[in-house]
Amino acid sequence: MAKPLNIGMIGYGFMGRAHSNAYNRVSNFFDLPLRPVLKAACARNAAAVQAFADRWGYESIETDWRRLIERPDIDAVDICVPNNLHREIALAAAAAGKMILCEKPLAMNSAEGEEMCQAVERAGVPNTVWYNYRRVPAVTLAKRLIDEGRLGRIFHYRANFLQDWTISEDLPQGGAGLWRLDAAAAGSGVTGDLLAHCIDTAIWLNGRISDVGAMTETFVKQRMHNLTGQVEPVGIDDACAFLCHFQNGSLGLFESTRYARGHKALYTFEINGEHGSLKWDLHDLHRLEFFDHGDEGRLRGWRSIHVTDHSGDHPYMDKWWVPGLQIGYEHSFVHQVADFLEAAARGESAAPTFRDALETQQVCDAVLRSASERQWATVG
Ligand code: SOE
Repeated sequence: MAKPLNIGMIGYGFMGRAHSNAYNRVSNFFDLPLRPVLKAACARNAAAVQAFADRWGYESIETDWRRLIERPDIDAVDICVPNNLHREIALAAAAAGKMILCEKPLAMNSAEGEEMCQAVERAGVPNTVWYNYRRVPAVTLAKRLIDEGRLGRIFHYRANFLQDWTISEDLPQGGAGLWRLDAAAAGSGVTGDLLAHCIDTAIWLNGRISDVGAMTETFVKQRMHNLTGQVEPVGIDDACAFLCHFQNGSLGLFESTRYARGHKALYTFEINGEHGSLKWDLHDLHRLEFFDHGDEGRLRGWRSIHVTDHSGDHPYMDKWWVPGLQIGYEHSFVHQVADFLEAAARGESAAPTFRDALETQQVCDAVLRSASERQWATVG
């Protein structure tokens, strides 16, 4: 019989919905030692958070996150608010002995991230950071193939995350939905929001990054600020590209922008090794492309693996429908909750932990430093 784990959700935006959906569905599909209970949702706007709570099934609401954290009936706090609030909430939640699930990126910068790591480690509370793409089954399969040595020595890692939603100069910055354009709330632009995903996956698949050479651009230099009503300078990076060295000797090439007209959320990566290559595309997320140089010469070519097998060969898929029927974006969050609940029942964290996510934060910091100083930067 699964033990209840009471969730306190802070925030109700896009990620508040994605995580709530995952909590609601996970116990229907996975046999787990813990069962999430949507105990309370918290945000400043009482009417809006009540509507959110009613829609997703939260039992109660709070309008002050401190009050939520004080509640003895909350076991785990989910931080789904803008990046500039992660640190303060995480420190308070850790001090109160709550488990923490924090939205990405971990923090505004690595100094904050280090403080947050120390807080959860001192408190000994299970934690995780929502870098969800690791748990798309095709991406998890890529990890298994690499760990089995099927690519051999890795030479190249290439990743892109392309969007086009901020091209209009009329789009304001700041406030609900648009805080991602406000440097004071987000810390950075595409580097922390989109490249952070690519970096997390890259470190997981290919190991640590040692140094970076980056460039960033802010194409729209000023925008109306929704909170002040003034036209204000834009402090975020609209686009970022960087080269890097991985500690295993391979070379990395990363690009992200919100100005790639026609692309809404195109996350792709490709890895080239001595014996084979892998590539993945978020728009075709259930497929993993694999080239195996060990194949018989006349049949050698890219194979497209439909990652939907039910036998246990394809990660997570035995929990869903029948072979051949695919799942989607939202399931990556269900998988992360499932892994977190397994780990939390043992008093452990689920990867990426705060400490894992700090590595990504350190790469982001180095990328921004390199771009602003126009020279290569060492990570850490
Ligand atoms: C931004 O548009 C965004 O929603 C990111 O914040 C998410 O992390 C990414 O997965 C999709 O794009």
